[in-house]
Amino acid sequence: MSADGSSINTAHRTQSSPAIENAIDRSAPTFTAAIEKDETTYFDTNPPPPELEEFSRIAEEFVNLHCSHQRRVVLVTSGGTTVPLENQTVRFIDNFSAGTRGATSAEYFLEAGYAVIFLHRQFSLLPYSRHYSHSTNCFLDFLAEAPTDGSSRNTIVARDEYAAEMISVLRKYKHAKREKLLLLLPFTTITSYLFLLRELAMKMRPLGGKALFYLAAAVSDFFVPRERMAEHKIQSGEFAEKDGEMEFVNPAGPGSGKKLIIDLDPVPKFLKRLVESWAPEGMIVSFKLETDPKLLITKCNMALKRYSHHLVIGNLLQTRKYEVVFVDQESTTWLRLPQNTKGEANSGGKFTAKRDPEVEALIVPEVVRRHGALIWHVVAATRSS
Ligand code: PAZ
Repeated sequence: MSADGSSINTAHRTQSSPAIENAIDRSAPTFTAAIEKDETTYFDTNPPPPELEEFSRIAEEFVNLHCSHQRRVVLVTSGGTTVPLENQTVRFIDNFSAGTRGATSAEYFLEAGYAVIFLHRQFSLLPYSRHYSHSTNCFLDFLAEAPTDGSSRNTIVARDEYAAEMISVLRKYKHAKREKLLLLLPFTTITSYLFLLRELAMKMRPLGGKALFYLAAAVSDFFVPRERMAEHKIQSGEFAEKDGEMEFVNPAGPGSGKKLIIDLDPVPKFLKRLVESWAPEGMIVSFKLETDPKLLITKCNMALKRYSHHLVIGNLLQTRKYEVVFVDQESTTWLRLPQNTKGEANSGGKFTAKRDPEVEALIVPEVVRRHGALIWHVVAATRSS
């Protein structure tokens, strides 16, 4: 796993726009917020990711650097968490998120002058390289062989129609790298994500109110706790030892009555711990995804009430690429791409040099404005006390 993120990932495509009739019913039971005891139990009984210490050290250096420049730092979480079914994992439960929201938002935060810690699902979309990976077209489609100059040297160039756009992306990417403004930290499982979220939040404490948490990852609600997890690959039948050898004795098959029943526990709702204990001074923005439009605002308000954080950004699976709703203690405000860009918000597989309009271009400046107002408020309150 690389924390440097300099390479371009070429992961397989992810289905990110399922038909609404096939979408998962998320009307799951309502969970209560985690308390300190749940935190101790969870982190004591589930194994930390091997990279925890290394990432913690890298994050500390990153925060110190940007603290010394009095820069605001945002932790953007992005992509889906997996729920492994076996300790030596062959199979896992996953979700649809490709990391588009997170990767796109990270670019707009960098543009707004933030340093970005990008905690993302491994092989999901990354800022800047996202323009050329996971797209309908292979990155090779953006390239062409340059006319030969008579020598035997081969040269590859960006195709004319993409060159201007690519140079602009390349310059921004190089700038972010050169100035150490972007830290890429990958996770895969729900447990790794939670360990890293807690660790990074604590490392960001020296930033005080300049820390922003933008939690766009699609985090699993259920998981298999370590003590109930199978060690080896789950088999489709049973084996018994006979004369020192393993024998297949009880195959599963249609009509055999055998089923694989997966018993999942709820993942503790650690947002409350983030707000109260891990990052008490930072601004915390969570996302809420629903499929039923009638539930969205109610669920956003429920989250706000339960966790007492600053802002919930609600979105619907099918429309998330062109509209979101900001819900806070005072108001409910929709942000939408203009109507005439609605149908084109996602190019739907067409190969085009023109960039699709991005709703993150509306979301991020508004979050930045609110973060600025909060910082100002805290400074004013401190002065007058
Ligand atoms: O990764 P993506 O762009 O396809 O999707 C983004 C999203 C819908 C996962 C994000 O906007 C979101 O709502 N995250 C929180 C999901 C939740 O309710 O847990």
